Amino acid sequence: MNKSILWTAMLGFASIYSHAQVNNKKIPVKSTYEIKSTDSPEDIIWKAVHVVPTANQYQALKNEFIAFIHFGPNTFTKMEWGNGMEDPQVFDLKTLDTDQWCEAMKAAGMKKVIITVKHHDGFVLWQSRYTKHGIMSSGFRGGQGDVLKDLTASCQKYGLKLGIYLSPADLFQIESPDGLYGNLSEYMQRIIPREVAGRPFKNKTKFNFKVDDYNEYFLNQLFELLTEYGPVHEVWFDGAHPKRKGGQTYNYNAWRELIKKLAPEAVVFGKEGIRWCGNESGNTRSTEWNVIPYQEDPAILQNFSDLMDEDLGSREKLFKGKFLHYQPAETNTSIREGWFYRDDTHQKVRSTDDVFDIYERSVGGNSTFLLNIPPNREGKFSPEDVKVLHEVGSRIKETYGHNLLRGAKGSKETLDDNLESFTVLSDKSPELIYTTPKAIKINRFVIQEAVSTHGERVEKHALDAWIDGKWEEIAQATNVGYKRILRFPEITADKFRIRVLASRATPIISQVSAHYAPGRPPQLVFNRSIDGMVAIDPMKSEFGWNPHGEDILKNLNINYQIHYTLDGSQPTEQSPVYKQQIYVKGGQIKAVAISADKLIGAVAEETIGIAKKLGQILDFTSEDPKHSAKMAFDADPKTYWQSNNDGATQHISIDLGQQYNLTAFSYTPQKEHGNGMMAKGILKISNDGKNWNEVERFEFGNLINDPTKRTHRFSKNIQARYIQVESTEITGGGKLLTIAELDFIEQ
Ligand code: FUL
Repeated sequence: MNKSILWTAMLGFASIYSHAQVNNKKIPVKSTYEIKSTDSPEDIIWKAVHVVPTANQYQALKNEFIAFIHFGPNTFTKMEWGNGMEDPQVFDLKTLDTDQWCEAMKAAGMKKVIITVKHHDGFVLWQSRYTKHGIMSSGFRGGQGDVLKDLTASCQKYGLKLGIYLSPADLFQIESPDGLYGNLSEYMQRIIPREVAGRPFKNKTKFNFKVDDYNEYFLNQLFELLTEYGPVHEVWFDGAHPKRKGGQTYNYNAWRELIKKLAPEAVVFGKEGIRWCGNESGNTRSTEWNVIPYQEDPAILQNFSDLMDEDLGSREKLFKGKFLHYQPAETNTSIREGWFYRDDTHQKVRSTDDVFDIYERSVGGNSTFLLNIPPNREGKFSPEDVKVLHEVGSRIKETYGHNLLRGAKGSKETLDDNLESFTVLSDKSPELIYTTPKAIKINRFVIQEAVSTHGERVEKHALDAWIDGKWEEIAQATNVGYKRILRFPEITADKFRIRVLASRATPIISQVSAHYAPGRPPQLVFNRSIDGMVAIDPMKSEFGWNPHGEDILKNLNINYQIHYTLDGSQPTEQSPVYKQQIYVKGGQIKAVAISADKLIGAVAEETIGIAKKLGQILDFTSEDPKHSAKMAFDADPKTYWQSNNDGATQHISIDLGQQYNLTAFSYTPQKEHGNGMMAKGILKISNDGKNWNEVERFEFGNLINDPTKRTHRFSKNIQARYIQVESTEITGGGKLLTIAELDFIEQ
């Protein structure tokens, strides 16, 4: 029999003691525990299960699905990273409709929106007193416009929380002759905020910090943002740095103090509050522990590094820590290719199926889903993005809005829609059984631990259904934490059992629910061989389709046919049926899976470059024996060319085999290691493969954090047979160049 305990919120967070009696010692729950050198492995695990989220972190977890907005000069220049020297007039905004953003985000079921009030280019979207490099120097509303003010008002109207992204890297302050970033100014006591004539603050709080010019500038701006907008619920500090200067460091202890005082409800991303999941493509770990070991006390740590390992919080990792700290992951990705809006023709938008899948894996994998929707140059979300947000919202509601276990016999506390009540499982047989009044058809199961009071405990669990008079295991996964969504092929039964197979302490479960998501035709991917043959396959691996132990194709339980087009039109049931690999000369290929009962899947599309079979490599700077130059043009993005340490300027020349009329080229970076990505370069052509003329310069931003395929569209068509790609800047100031694939596009 399970022992049920209703937790009363009145006890307060700090003073709560665990009720589980697996160990003699009673210790309080805290968000950080120090590990003593005398602690045994059991003591460490006992501490780990008493690490719980702070009240702010817990609120942030409960938001589940939140929005990111990337907006600024890049929206107009179509760059991923600006250079800081953009004329503010390039931010040529004529109209702005933040209500339209909020309406769509709300429809998606999002709870918070975080906006880039200053991206790496240093351009500010609010009326700051401390710089002229921003919206005040643009033509928007005669220089009086303020995007953050509009968004704050819309958030209040639509009931959304607000967050701000303020980039520590600031290229305007780095590149301007009198810029403050890395100017080697003296660290001295400074009053924050600095008063500016004619612009008094209503909030009279004053801080006194020993900081340099750039930290003072940053703190002054934080003061404006946290006192004149909001309330602010998240402050997002990006670790990415296109450039650094003068050994500039950040006095985060001062930033932290100011944030704590002025935005007491805020969580801080990139610091002790919330951690990056480690990629920008919507990938999720199959086991995402939020109790993380640290070598230094996160409460006073100034520099937090990105935690990229697959395993961050296993027992083995915890044993190596000096502190155990609660730090939930945020899964951040963009609905579009790239973080900023570029166009509605070439820039791909994620499908509803894709976004819904990431939602299930991230929210259902113990993290928060932060989805970026970049507004367009009319200051609105584009129609396709709005459509996807609405559809995702409906899908989430239809799937998860109703618990099919309602009315079932089983632990009441886990079925009461109340996260604060919970059930303590028995140590001897840690399981929960639910019997429904009649058989239900399900393919999703949601389990939540009582993390706010009892931390993360479950290490492995399984779900069984009672079928033909016996228990049959239908899904298995590792940890649970705030939320685990199990996905499995549909099953009809009236009795279900959760079995905890391994746990750090007595399992304590707060909510359980069962759901049904109608099967969908699969998403599709294209694979092209060197001779131009294209295979269209159900997508399996891009996002790690098997992250929760399920087989997505088995899971589909659906008959479908794939239809495709090669002329740019939308594929329909009337389009040719895909049966076997097809020859594609180049250009656009679109495909869709349609089920027997007419469910239409997500349209996959790709612009395919010219076939590579006729091509050959003419010359190159150098090559690593394992990564030869021909791997840059072998139609296999898993292999890559790697040069030696020859410096930023390197090249590869290719004979395409015949003359082509090219409109663009794509660069696919290698993903094996983070080095040698081509940040900037020159495209050259030749009549004889020997004498080269420059035709275009190109630039790809944000490659280290987001090593995905990039396309550079030419300003006018290029007729060429002999092409040379020359790098002029390699990410991180690197000296070796890597290229997984080059593609040359005709239309
Ligand atoms: C990255 C930045 O460099 C990108 O531009 C974007 O803001 C993303 C959210 O973080 O690291």
